[in-house]
Amino acid sequence: MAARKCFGLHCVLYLCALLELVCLQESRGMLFPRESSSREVKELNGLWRFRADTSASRNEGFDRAWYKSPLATTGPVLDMPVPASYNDISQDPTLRDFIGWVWYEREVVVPSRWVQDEGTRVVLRVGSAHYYSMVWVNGVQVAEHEGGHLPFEADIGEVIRKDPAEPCRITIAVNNTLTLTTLPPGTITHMDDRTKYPAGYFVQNIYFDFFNYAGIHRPVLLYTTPKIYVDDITVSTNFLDNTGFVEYKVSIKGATTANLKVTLMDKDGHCVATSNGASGVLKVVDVSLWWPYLMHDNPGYLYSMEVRLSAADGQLQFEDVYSLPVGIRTVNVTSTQFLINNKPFYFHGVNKHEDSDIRGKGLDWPLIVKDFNLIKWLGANSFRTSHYPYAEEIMQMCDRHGIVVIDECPGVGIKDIRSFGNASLAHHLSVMDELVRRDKNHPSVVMWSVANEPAAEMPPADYYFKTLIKHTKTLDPTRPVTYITDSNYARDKGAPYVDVICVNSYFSWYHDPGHMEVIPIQLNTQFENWFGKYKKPIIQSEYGADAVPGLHSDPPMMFTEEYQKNVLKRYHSVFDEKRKQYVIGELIWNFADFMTAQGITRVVGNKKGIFTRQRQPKSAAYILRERYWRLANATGTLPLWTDTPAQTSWVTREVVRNGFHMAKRFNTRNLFSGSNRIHAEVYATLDCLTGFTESPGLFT
Ligand code: GCB
Repeated sequence: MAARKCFGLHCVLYLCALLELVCLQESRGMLFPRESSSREVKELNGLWRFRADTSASRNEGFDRAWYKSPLATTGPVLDMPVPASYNDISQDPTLRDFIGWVWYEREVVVPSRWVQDEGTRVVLRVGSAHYYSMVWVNGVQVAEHEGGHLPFEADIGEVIRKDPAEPCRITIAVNNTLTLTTLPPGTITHMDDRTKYPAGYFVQNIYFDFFNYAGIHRPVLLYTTPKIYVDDITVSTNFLDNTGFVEYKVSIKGATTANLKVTLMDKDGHCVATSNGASGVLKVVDVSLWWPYLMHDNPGYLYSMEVRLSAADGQLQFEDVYSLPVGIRTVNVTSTQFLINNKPFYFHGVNKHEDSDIRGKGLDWPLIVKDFNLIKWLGANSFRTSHYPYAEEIMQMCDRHGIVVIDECPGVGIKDIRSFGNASLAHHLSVMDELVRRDKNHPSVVMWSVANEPAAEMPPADYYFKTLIKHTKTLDPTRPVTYITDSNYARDKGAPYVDVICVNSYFSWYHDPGHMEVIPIQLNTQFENWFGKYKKPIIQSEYGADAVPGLHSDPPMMFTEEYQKNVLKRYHSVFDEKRKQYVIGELIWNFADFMTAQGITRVVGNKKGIFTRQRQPKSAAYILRERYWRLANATGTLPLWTDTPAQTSWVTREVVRNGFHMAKRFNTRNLFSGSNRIHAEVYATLDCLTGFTESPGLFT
């Protein structure tokens, strides 16, 4: 099929030229739109008009310039919710599996003061659309963006001011065609055998295991800023003893100079530090650090950094105010540990997808909140954004709840050697630019993942990952970088460049199916091999088994809940050995069942979730819940005791033995009035990962 844009930017240029281009491009910020005294936000979510271009060329929309007049005047239209994938909204299988351009349109009433005031910028922002997008306002093209999962925006003030009486008509065309140079990559195969396929028949081949949902997946909105405005803010944080440091850099647009006042406020709104100027360091005495969930009594502590700009343009005065949540924390990696605030952090978490019934990958608040409740119920402290960046709204929840994130770009399914070429690499570098630009200030993000299971044994993988990882570290020197591998440890070409080895394996599933007894030996070998060669800490970044909910067998058989549970348990006993040495985390595949392409190994999607797609627990969820709460108590540095879900009633007692604080909260289930004998389990030391020691005795 012919996508009008051939994504031709990437066709012929050599890498060095492109690298230069990337660096020379005017850098722009991508601050999350927030209301303030100088900024307004207008959400454009709801029903849009919609049409898929089903013409044989898939190009009718451009040939007939559908963007020039209201969409309903050029053909039939459907109601389409935004944000949502369009695939599962209708009863039409051709729309579910559609490849090519789809067209969205709606009219917006723009407040007249926005239009009249030339000193106001009006910005149109699309949270994400999959995959290639073109945007028009009143028939004038204002934006073009390649890639899903990341935001893009356009200043539309000039267009809407041309004819203030005209309603503002926004048209967005989105094409989900994947090529060898897109991320993720894909190919189109045309079936020309007329004895088997109708004329014009083609299919899209993908090399990843989730449904290629498409459409406008995240909120579309208009927001305003003054003409002279805060364009970007970068913070990095540190602390020494009780003093925190927030190093900041503010970039402004619309003027070369402006006065800046930067104020850091604590949770109660009290000012704790101030500064002037476009860059500086804010010093916070008696700092409250940002801690992960289950590692501290008060996880996810956020300060608010208010940047107040004032500037003049001739007679006109401009003031802009932007408030950024800031968590003060550090991240470091040693050869055997992952340190947050200098304390060992053990990832006990999940891999997720943005995926649900009907909405596909569309942002949905009830789902987001439900998922966070489940994550906390589970006792998970982290997740990986497999296999693409998640909505900014989700990242903000992670900051607030202390859920640690490995932030992955859409580099999934890089399997074909042609996807290691210069055009692919150049695009991958600019996707990392966009991702780091968007997520750099989230304290929850502790590591970047540049890819999932690429063909890392192919010769070009060496240069590709060396360049990509170096580039990412240049963009953000404060966070480690990894990619997720399923390659052979001795032949993996990118592993030398990562900070943490993240390895996926499915022993007794894709290999030796049905033979769970091989797990301990194979997993042990896996860890020893990787650590032996690289001397870097290791995360088991995926493991698991499909379970069709309600399917049972004893002895366990594949696809039953018993089999899934048993696979998990066998992995866990090896993790418990190795986490005393260099294994720093375990992320189950997957949090919930999710939709995939149809195929003979998928029964209406991937069933490796410990929750169903409707977020109901399978038996494995309880195994994991029990384990994660135990791990939280064993590996979280503070508090010494945290509520396990089954125990609801507690009494606080300081127990000091040999000068050490040994426990502070006890389950009161078996307490009586008067004197009690309390049996205390004691957490071993703050900096080891050995878990519980045996109870040292009885206390009265
Ligand atoms: C993997 C992939 C993931 C798949 C999973 C599976 O290794 O990273 O995207 O869904 O295996 O279930 O096969």
